Amino acid sequence: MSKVTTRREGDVLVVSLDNPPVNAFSAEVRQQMAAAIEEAGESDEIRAVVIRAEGRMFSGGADITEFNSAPVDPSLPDLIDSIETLAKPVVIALNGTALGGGCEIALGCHYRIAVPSAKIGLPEVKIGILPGAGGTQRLPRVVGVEQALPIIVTGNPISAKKAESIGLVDRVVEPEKLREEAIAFAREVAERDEHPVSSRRTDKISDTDPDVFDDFREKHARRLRGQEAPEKCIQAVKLATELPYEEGIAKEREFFIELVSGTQSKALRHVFFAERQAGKIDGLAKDVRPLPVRKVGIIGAGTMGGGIAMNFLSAGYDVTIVERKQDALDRGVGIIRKNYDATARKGRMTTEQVDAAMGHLTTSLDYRDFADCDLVIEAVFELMEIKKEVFGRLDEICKPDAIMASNTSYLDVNEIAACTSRPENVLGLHFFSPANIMRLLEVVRGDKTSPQVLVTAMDLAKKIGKVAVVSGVCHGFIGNRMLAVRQEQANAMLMEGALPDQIDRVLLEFGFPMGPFQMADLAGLDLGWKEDESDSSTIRDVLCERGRRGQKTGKGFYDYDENRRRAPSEEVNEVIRDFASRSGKEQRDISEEEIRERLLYPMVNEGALILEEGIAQRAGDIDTVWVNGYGWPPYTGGPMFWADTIGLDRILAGLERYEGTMEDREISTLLREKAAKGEGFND
Ligand code: T1G
Repeated sequence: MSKVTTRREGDVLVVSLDNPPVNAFSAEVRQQMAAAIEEAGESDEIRAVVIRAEGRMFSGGADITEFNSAPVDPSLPDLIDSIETLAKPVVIALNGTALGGGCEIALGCHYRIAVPSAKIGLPEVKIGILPGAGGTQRLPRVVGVEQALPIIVTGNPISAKKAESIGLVDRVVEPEKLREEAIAFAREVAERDEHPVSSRRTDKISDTDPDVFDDFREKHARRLRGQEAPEKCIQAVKLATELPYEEGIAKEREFFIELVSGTQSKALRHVFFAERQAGKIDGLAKDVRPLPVRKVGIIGAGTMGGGIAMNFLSAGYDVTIVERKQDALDRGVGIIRKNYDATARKGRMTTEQVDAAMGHLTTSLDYRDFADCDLVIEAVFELMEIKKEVFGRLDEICKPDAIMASNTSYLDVNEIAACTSRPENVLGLHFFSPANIMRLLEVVRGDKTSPQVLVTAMDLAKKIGKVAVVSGVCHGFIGNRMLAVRQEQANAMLMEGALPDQIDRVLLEFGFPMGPFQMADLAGLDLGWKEDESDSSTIRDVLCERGRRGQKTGKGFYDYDENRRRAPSEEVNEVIRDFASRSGKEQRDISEEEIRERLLYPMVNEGALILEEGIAQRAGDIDTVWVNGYGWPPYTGGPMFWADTIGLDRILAGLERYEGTMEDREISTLLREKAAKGEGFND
């Protein structure tokens, strides 16, 4: 079946792209489209061309899966040049999203029209490269540097309306009229003598403010920290204002080849495909269909309950929140409203959308209001006996095919399910705080969870915009189990002489947004701490007893000024030294390399144990959990991909070197075997 077809509409040639699922510009598509452009060029009857696409979007860009294979002609830059240099006007009709190479094709066309829902962008930087088919040279020439820089360097798409306002799109037309309007527009412009050629334009770049590039670097420094591609993007756009097009495009190509063969791009492409793979459940019959879910119940209007509810409200589900006391309910609903208002103030939602979401919310003090819910999620206190009591009541109230889910972050979902008469309808849905923001959702599959309940949960996750990863039942599932191992090492190194900010700095330099002790101060050192039971038996005890309970008390492992800026605390270092000497621990200088290896290598080892036990389906799932839930820097690919890049033999050697510090944790057999064979987890 051809992926590109042509049809003559009088003197207009309509070229249609149809390459599901995302109309990627694979080699076959490029060859067929080049032939279509040639056909238009050779025909005297044809006076103009329309390029359009079938399906829900125009194109997701170049075919990323081809990056690792030998290039096939024509390249995308060559195809775009053939469109741009055609002696007849080419109008592109964007039926939906046009990203990467799809946007660059549009920039090579002489005229662009789009439907209102179209999103247009150059997200290449998100996979560690830069637009490699003229985007860095043509976009600034069409919209100016001020508009082009954020599109290219952040990789975030813009709306059709915005694109029209900055001159990237000539017209916005209703979807049902797109094809005919494009043909009419093509006929109209065919009358013109001249047509705008993006690569020839200089009107938008001739008086570029030379400081715009440094200003942009400064403004975005924090977010772009550690990444190679954004800087190359800025340099390429700058060259567009300094060099003739031919020289600029040659530099773009040079940067592209350098980045695409680099580790960061390989890591980010791994993350891209691993996130999509995570949504697939191995070994499940293809015909298992999700159950219908219209109404969702949430137990608990606290931070987690409220955040979880917002996901479903924003996606248009009816939500019933149940609390024990009216004031807790009012407080919870108040926070939901406040969060929505804040989102609207940032322009990420309209007030109409906020009102619509809040309109789906019902509150109650009575569990019986869950009787007609398709799904009930409990977000109550993290204690097994409370969980069991809640699920016992749900079992009595919920309708036969209702799904009962626990938002537990650690506890045994099988034990929770066992206290119902229908464990096949029970699973864990582990959201991450703030639940309305964090993309990750660990879907915890109990031993008796039915395939249909699992498929329903994965389908729902996609509908509420989450990246779902299936985890088996173990303490802390995938993410928290590995986090516990890292924290163990962090605490151990404190006793051996490393200081909190020294340990945190190692992870910050590695690319994490914060280190373990900053995280502890943010969450609160008194989380799960009971003052009346405190006996100074841990460093945390002593700090809490001294009122150092974290950022909220202005001091924890760090001291905080009024702007919440942190500073190391000599009092804390003294507590640690005192603790170490009282427990007979010899203190010594610990190198940054040892700190990094002892924080990260045991995590990789725990990941390997998680794979061995079948808790995670694949290494990419573990990477997806850590990148989307725990701030692991995506440009290193996640813990398992990162381990592959530095070599499992080196990880193993490090683990053996530090074996004495890993308490009773065993080194994974899978890791040993793969290291011996020179293999990786993601091979
Ligand atoms: N190449 C190959 N496969 C792709 C793809 C692409 N560009 N985009 C998506 N897929 C696959 C994806 O893996 C999944 O496969 C299926 O399509 C559906 O995707 C020269 C070099 C377009 C917004 O970075 O952001 O152009 O799991 O589940 O949620 O400058 O996909 O079903 O087997 O994500 O509706 C730049 C990447 C390329 C955009 C659709 N483009 N794609 O989201 O579906 S580089 C991008 C996306 C480039 C030029 C350079 C999203 C989407 P499977 P999906 P979705």
